Amino acid sequence: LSFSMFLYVNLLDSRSVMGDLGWIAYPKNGWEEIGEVDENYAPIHTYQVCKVMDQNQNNWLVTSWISNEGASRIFIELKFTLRDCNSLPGGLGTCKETFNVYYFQSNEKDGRNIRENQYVKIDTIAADESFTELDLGDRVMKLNTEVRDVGPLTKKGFYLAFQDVGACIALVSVRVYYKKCTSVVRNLALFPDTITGADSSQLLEVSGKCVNYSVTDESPKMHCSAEGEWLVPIGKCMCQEGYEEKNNTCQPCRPGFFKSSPQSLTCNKCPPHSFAQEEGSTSCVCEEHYYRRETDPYIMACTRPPSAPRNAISNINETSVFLEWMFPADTGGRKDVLYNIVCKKCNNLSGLCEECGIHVRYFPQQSGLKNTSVMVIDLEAHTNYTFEIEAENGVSEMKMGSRRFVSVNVTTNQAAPSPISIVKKGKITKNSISLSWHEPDRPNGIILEYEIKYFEKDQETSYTIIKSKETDITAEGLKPASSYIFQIRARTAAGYGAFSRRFEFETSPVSFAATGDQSQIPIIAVSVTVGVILLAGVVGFLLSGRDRCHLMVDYFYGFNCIHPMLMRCGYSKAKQDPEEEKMHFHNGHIKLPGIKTYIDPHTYEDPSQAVHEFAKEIDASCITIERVIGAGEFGEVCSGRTKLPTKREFNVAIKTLKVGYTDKQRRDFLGEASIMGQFDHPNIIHLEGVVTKSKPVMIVTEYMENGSLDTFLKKNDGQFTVIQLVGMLRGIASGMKYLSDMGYVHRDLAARNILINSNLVCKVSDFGLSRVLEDDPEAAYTTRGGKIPIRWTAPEAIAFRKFTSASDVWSYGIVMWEVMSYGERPYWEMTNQDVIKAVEEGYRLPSPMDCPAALYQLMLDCWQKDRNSRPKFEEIVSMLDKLIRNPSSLKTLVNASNRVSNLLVEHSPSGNGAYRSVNEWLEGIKMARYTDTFVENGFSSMDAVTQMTLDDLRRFGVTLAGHQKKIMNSIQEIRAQLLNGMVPL
Ligand code: ACK
Repeated sequence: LSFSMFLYVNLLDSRSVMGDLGWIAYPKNGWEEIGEVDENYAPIHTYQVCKVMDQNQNNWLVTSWISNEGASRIFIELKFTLRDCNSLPGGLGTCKETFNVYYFQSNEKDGRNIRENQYVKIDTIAADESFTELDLGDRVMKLNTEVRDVGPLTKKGFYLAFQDVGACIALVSVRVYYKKCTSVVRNLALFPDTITGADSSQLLEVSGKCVNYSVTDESPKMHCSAEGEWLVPIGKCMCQEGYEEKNNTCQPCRPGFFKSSPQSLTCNKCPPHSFAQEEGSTSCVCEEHYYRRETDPYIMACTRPPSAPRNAISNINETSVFLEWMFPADTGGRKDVLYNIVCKKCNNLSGLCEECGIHVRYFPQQSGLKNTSVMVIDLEAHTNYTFEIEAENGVSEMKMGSRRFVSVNVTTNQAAPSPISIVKKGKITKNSISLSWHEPDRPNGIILEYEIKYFEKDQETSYTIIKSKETDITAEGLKPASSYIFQIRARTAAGYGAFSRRFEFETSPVSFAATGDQSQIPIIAVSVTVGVILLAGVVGFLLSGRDRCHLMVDYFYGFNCIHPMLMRCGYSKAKQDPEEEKMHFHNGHIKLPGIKTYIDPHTYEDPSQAVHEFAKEIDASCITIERVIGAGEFGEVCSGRTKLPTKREFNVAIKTLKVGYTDKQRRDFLGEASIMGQFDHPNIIHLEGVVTKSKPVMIVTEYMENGSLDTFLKKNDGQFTVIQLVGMLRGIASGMKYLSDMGYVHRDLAARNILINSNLVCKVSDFGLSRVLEDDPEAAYTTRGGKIPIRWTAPEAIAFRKFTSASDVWSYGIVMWEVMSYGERPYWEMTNQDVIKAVEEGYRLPSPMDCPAALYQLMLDCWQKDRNSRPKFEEIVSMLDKLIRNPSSLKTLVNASNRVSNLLVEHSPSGNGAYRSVNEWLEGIKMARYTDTFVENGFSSMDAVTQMTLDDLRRFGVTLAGHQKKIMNSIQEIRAQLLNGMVPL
């Protein structure tokens, strides 16, 4: 790119000098000035010399001093005529056809006195055209023009000298000039006049200055060439906000137009519902009642809140209501219309309404609904409700009182039965109490059965439940002369009603006991036996047909918790009487010999009883606190040493309860010990004991040298082998398997709640009651009031508090991700709300960097939406064991192109690839001959196939290397597709 904006600046032009040029010729008879006039009769200075006949000519003509005006390269243009020697008869021997040009630099005008040999020769000048006598006769002047340049000049000025050595010359004009790149505006930057460089190939870099009302990030540049041309422009200025470019200047936007950023080229017309009265506007102002959100682009029309939704209808199903409506007639010009539901419960008589409260649930949610329907459940039966469905959009909050809604009135119908209010006592013996009762006032449906709960007064933690279809029962096997509390509730298709109030009855004293009641003893004995036999797998035949025999399934609950799979078939299989059945509970759980079940310390009325049941009391004098290592919810966490009577001294961690605690704090604090004390597993933090008899109250656990796992991994980023990381994960999974086998749901499984010791053994820690989540800084309040560590929690646990071992598996998947990414924060800096939304929409965390594909697949399995499809901890442990035994299976990494960093991966929950069956897949890759082999070896589904390793292939006889390669490559491809979310559901 070049711009011919150059300029000659004359330092001397002999033609334009009106008076004496002041040049000196020597010898005197050499060059002589001839006064002539040009065609306009203006005088011109011409110097001539023509000593062609004489030998040894050396005629000099020296100019006056010429200032170079700062230029370091100057140009000399000579116009002259020269006589052709051939046309000079007799002068041939001495006649010349050239002359020489010299220069001499000096700061002052003293050069005239210097010697000839101090002049520097510029060039010998020859004529392109010489002329003859004949030409003269014709008055044709053959004028030659020659240009020479000189540089670099180092002084302020110079003299020129013309040496004639015997030619016939007329020097018609001498012009001396330099070149400069003239001031120019390019890309809205002004570049000043710039004298070219000294060197003929030099480019001078020149910075431009932005013209008025323009700006730039980086100042623009151009280059001035030796020829005085501007070359290679770099960068540009842009008209600032409110200004646009016109003819190399920035002009303000006209009224009614705006420009909000320097980057836009021209001013834009104000969008609808906005105006700009001033010129030079950077944005337009919204008309009255119209608004612009901060995030709305200025080019977008101003908008207003929407009108109310239309045509709302309800569909009532017992105590649930499905509401549907149409979008508002006027969306206010926006697409971001959302709906909120306001629920009001109204009194039939007074007509007064109140807020529905937090127990009512909304699906998918109560506020911010994108779709035009919602399901509302858990309403009260036979109650009038008013639902206000309001529409809002991005600018609703900018206008007070702008929310418009449509109302729907509904009355719920069937509900659970109302509580039983009348209970009468019947026959009472020393071992039994008979009762009868009335149907509830409002059965709200057909009563399917009654549930009678009773317990000895003040012994509520050990109660019995009887189920009956009749409205009377006899509670047997009671202690003589003892008070018993009874509560009854009814069940219909709508579920259980509330328990009745407590009714208290007392058995007879022994003195007037009917001896016939001894008959109960064998029943109890049999019952206990049955309980045990049941557990041994012989179910419910012993007592079949016995009328109203009350089976004591003392051990049932314990059994259920140990084997969740059997839970559903639990007591119904044990039922010996279709009309009535009975279970006995101790703190909700009964221990079976040899099988351990977690017991919730809440079931103890007195928690200090629980803590002493599960934790050893340590004498404070056995503990030496050494230093504080952290802060817990209840007080400091310290490290120290313990010397117990039977053991040698060892390191411990000590959690203390700060002074000034409340009773509840003490209970909650020791609650953790009551839970931890029930566990005994190498991957669960081990409780040494508690100090409760002196202050401060302490919980003493084994010491884990490397502290919490997340901090440890962050500190040692990239330091471990994959096998080491998988070893950590294996430990955590094993601890979690133990907890889930015990029926304990952790609810707050996260790397920060795993501790790691000096051998890199990971142990699950942080057990608590309700406070588990209260003291986790990650836990956030959900719309339903609970506090939940959103990023780690399964969607069903967030949505409706369905915390199970399957939701712990989800959290385990997140822990896997944390471990494989060395303590990266799951979902980075996304907000909790965005995390919930993304997960709900099927997005999942992408694979951590350098993560083995098998591990990432396991994470995705843990994050299956359907909790029943997630692997069990037992399966996770065995899968990790398999990977550890076969480290080559960890070599296949999720490759970089499949890792979508900083983007969540859309997850295909079916997880079976694009092929519907193994056969279809093998046919597709022309390997159908192996279909039977695959199926026989347990790889009958595409899900299973994605887990297959080369070793598996070898094991079941695919020995040809080509076939192995073909199959493994295809599996690899399917995995990659799955990871990329490319496979349709
Ligand atoms: O990451 P950390 O060093 O590991 O900081 C926390 C701090 O106490 C507050 O919980 C550390 N901590 C807790 N229990 C133990 C333990 N049993 N052994 C070692 N450090 C522990 C935890």
